[in-house]
Amino acid sequence: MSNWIWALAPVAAAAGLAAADVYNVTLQGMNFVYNGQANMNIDLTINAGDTVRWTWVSGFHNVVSGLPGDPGAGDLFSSGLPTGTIGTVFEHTFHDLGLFDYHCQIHGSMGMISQVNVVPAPLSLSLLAPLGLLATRRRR
Ligand SMILES: [Cu+2]
Repeated sequence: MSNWIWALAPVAAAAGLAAADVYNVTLQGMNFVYNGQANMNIDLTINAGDTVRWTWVSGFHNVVSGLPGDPGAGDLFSSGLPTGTIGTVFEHTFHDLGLFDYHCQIHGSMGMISQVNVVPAPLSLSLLAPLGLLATRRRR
């Protein structure tokens, strides 16, 4: 067995983890909630290409990019008019790096504001595929 195969195994495993993920944030009461944290206390760091999915659990809300009163609010994403329909789902896939604020237009002034921190994705499978071919050929 070629040493190449063993050398690539951990890399291939890491690439598997790099598949796009979905992060679930709920809207409940007057809060965005993720992982037991609320609003500005949420620590949500994702990779470029990952998706955040907001789900309405209780209350009357929407999800709008930017801060309340920001003239550019909603330019990146917006779930539309506020709704109280439980089970409503809104998703946004983040492609650019950076720190992205978002808020609820009903409760933003009461602190219903949070952020998503987008960092670069690890090496993708497509980048590693040629390496795999190389390793296969060298085995002979
Ligand atoms: Cu709200």
